[in-house]
Amino acid sequence: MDRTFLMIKPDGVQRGLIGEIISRFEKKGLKMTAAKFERIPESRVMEHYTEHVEKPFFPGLKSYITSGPCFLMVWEGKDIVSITRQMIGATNPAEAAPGTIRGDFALEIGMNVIHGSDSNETAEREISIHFSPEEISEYERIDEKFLYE
Ligand code: DAT
Ligand code: MG
Repeated sequence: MDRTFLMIKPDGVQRGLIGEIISRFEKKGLKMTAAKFERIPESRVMEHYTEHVEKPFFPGLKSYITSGPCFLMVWEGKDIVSITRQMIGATNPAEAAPGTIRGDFALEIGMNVIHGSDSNETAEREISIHFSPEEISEYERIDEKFLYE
């Protein structure tokens, strides 16, 4: 089964959106296999955003992500990376479609509520940065036989 790393950023936590966001993924039929509530240390933020460290917006991004606790998760499901990226919406909330998380709950690119991995390779890399294998719980959800053909 495919996996992804999803993270509700400090603005989403502060604005009380954790439950609403998790609820959307749960109702879709996706399965949460790990979660933790944590203020991410700077070293792991650098590793996570390694492709962006040289970009002009990185200092602002780093101080935003470390400004408060995040809610970090691993989720599982068929084609989950593409499904969750579509549910999250465009990077800039001003361009994110209504019905997407960023389209419904955010206004500006620097505070876009949630992170989601953008490929299966990125997902595995990001999961290994933030979770140890023992923190991930494999299990079957009782509704799976009505979700997968
Ligand atoms: P995404 O989070 O949609 O995968 P990304 O990987 O290109 O987008 O960028 C990571 C985060 O960095 C993004 O969620 C918000 C921030 N960011 C990206 N481009 C930015 C910009 N031009 N100005 C400010 N922040 C930006
Ligand atoms: Mg990205």
